[in-house]
Amino acid sequence: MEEKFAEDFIFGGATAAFQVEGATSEDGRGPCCWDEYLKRPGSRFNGDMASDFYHKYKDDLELSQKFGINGIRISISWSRIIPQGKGAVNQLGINFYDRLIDECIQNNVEPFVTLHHFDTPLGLFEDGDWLNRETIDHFVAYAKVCFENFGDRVVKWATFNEPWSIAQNGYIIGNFPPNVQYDIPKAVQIMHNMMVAHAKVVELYKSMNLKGEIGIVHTLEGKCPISDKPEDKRAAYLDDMLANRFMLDACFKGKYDAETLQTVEEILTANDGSFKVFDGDMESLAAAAKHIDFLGMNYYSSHFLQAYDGESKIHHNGTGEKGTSIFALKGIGARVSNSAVETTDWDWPIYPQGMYEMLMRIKRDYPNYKKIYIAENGMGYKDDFEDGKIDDTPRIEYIKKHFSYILKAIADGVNVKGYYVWSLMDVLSWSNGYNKRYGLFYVDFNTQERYPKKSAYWFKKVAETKHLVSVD
Ligand code: GCO
Repeated sequence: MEEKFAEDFIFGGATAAFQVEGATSEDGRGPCCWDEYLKRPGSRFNGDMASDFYHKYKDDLELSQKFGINGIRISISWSRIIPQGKGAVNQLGINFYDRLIDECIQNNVEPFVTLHHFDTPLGLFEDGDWLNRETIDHFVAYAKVCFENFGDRVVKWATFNEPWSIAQNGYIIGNFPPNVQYDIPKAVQIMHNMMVAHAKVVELYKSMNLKGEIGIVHTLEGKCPISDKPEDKRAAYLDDMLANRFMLDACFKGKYDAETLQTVEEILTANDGSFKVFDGDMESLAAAAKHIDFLGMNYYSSHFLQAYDGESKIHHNGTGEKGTSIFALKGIGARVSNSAVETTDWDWPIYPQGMYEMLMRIKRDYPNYKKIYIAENGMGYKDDFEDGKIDDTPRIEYIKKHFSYILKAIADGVNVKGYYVWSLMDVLSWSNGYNKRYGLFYVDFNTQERYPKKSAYWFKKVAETKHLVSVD
């Protein structure tokens, strides 16, 4: 195993506009789908204030620099730049990201900018979101405004963040807008449309001859059979197809492999549906696969699959009550617990070797991937705050285990160039609210004060020494 990280390895922290910025009605920002969704009756929280990054970004960047962090993932809120999603551009929105990007650079915290992190402008969302093919053209127009305004300074761009989460959570689990359950055909259609949008934006970027690189951020989940039984292996294979392989094929092969296409069609037939490829789509995917510069990989967990032949049934554990999750899908399988594997309070299996396996698989199956950034990894935890101190040793252990598998993958030839911990500071968790904390910096959501957790001090030592130092 490699003993240490390379000198130029990025030790970053990740954020997303809606989860940190707050200021949802300031400076001409238009509404996004999440504003509306979190104001529905019965919602336990909203994003009006979030971590107040809109006003506190200078403090956060100063703190980042003090803690050895040399990269930050931010996302641009589309509805700050183009309040209605299409049409007029809002100069005040551009000014905000100008200030933010300049401040990152002044602090030597390199910005890695995502164009779409779940927050589609409300008007476009109501017109069908990514199921409406016109959204693709509006996205390309918005991306152009961003490249023209920030492309001279930003050298890392991602088109989308986690299209699988948008598809799965919005159309299968139903805990993201538009709150639809078990509609696997729509989930597949939306993924395909987003892949086309991604491809068009990659091509646009390349045509503008800017100095940076462009990629996409996928959440990749290991899918392991719970036993050696062929039917459990099949369930893992099917879940992997939808969650991982379908979109990796689109981005890095520029097409869906015959096996991928056939299997996805079988899943869709079992769910009484199909998906549609439009004229020119495959050409767009093929062109962008030649030009994509990196894969941003989010990895949190892996799932254990068992054969299941009933109707779809899901319960999402959004409050951190261990052992309450149910996830079983018609035509695919059921995610079950593995007694040998520890889980977080939100029932996410802690399985760091799954990250290594995924990295090795990218190298094997998508050899043109060029480079990988771990764009998110981290642990949701109910931190205890005592006298300004937060001992989050379980989070440190989680990150440390994942770091050691990254070093192993690097030693085995995978080109991993950076790691962005999710999250830099505590943020709004989309479907879990404010008590699922991920940050290196604790946020008191009443005062918006920041407090470095024990993990921040540990992360600083790793970033400075490039070694996986012990916890204390
Ligand atoms: C949550 C999630 C998110 C994601 C991130 C995905 O609890 O809401 O963990 O915070 O990790 O937004 O990119």
